[in-house]
Amino acid sequence: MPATLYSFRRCPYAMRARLAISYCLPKHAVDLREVVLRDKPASLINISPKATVPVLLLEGGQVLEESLDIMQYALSTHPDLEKALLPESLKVDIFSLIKVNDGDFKCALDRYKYADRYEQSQTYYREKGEVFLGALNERLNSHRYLMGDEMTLADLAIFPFVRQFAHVDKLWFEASQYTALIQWLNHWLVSDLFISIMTKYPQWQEGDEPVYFP
Ligand SMILES: N[C@@H](CCC(=O)N[C@@H](CS)C(=O)NCC(=O)O)C(=O)O
Repeated sequence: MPATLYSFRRCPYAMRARLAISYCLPKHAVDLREVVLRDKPASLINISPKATVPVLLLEGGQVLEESLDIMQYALSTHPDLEKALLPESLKVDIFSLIKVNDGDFKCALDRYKYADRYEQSQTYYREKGEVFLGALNERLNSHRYLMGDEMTLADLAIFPFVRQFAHVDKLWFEASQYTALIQWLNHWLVSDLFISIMTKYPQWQEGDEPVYFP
């Protein structure tokens, strides 16, 4: 029996988990269950009461309920890729950049996206988010990827969130000063890897046939 991945196509945390799984695990390594957030399956809530996606249930019964844990698990199954994507010398930097993404940037992103639910203007929240965009752009001005000339876990973990930010106002993003960032994001959006993890699946129901992924 393969591992089970509870996922939601448009969630950036689930995207980063699917990216790592697709990159590192063999074909059909997981059974993907597409979740609708307002109608979460009981089997998900049973294994993970906080019931966020993604959640990976391993064959031995271990439950990984944080996207970064799932990414690291996927890497751990493939030592060569782990060495390349998460080199010891960059580990601290990689995780501290992801921490800013998941913290201040995600917070600004949610407010920028749904500004009408918050106190300040949309421009105010966009400017908050631009602090991170500017920092990423600066890195990408001198290197192809966030940590240097090779892709790392940081690229895979962060680009789904930049994509979401860009989608709030595509015209603004495309006309912005962050040219290196725009190029980097486009590189990911047209990649076979990204396209392969964005396949649409119907909502999973108890008793459905397995949906093998990748
Ligand atoms: N820290 C978690 C965050 C996951 C998360 O917040 N996912 C959102 C969807 S994008 C979710 O499941 N929210 C629960 C809900 O909306 O009920 C992770 O990295 O996996």
